[in-house]
Amino acid sequence: MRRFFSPRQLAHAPALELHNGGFVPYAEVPARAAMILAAIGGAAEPVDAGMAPIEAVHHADYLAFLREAPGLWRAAGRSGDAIPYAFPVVGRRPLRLHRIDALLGRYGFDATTPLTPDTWDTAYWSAQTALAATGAVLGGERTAFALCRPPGHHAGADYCGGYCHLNVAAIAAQAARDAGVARVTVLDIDYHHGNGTQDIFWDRGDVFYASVHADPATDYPFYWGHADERGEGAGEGATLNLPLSHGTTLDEFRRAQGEALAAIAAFGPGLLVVSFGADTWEGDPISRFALKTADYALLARDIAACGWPTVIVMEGGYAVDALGANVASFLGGFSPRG
Ligand code: Q9C
Ligand code: ZN
Repeated sequence: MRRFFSPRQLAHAPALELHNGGFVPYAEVPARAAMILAAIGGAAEPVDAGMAPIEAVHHADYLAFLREAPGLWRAAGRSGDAIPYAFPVVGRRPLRLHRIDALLGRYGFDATTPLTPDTWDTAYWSAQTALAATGAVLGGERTAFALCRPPGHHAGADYCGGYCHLNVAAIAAQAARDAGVARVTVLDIDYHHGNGTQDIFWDRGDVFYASVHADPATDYPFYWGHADERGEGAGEGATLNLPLSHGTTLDEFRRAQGEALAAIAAFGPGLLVVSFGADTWEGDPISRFALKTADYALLARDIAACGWPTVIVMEGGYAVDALGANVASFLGGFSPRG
């Protein structure tokens, strides 16, 4: 399987995130990518496909914000990483905002996603990695792996959150659409619901979004991912949410993923994007499912058996020491003979 990664994806390294009432070390560390890279034996560097495929998903003002926020933070006399503390939840409407704190709350939905001077370049190359893998599959490869880092599925068209800035799965799916694939599906099997991907394709009938995740009644991102969210307008019925309980093991996860695969088969995609998170692993420090390393190969085999051209993009997974083995297990399930 072709694999893609740029060393420039290692730069973004916030110090702390706000977690359950206190600042703790940031979980989405560069070592995650290094561990995966070591376990899969290297990857090819993406070519630079430029801004157009990113602009096809994200708003221009949001992209400008991501580039400019760290400079505005410094100009306001701040040190360290830029983190919001106020959010326009009530009466959100277009306003000409200037102060960095107002912008951070406008373009971010949580306080767990600090911005640094390296964030933009790192996220840009994470998106290029997703685009390179998509290009390989559009060029005839059966499957390709994008070692995306930072992850993407919590990022919407005009907001960041959940360690995500650019929605790499959505950028891959949209690139496939723009290359002429009529129907594309994103299957999201990260522990958390992919609220950003859902929002981006919410009212569209050409991209189906299916997610298996921890019940938002108990888990982040709380406000999205409930079973009654099914899309709207042309997208009605093109969103499928399958929330699961704490303690979920292979049998329950596999049954839910099978339900998602059946719905995807009915939709009939020309290309599948898998948002893969290894934070469903039993030892993940911020999650509460109980999948084992070997389980990922079985889940992958079920997906591979459907026969769709498949782009795998990396999302979460925070047990750094086990991450390489978990990803290698999943990728191995797509190519059982290596
Ligand atoms: N107590 C991804 O896996 N923290 N993002 C939630 C707060 C944010 C995870 C816990 C988790 C984001 C891509
Ligand atoms: Zn996650």
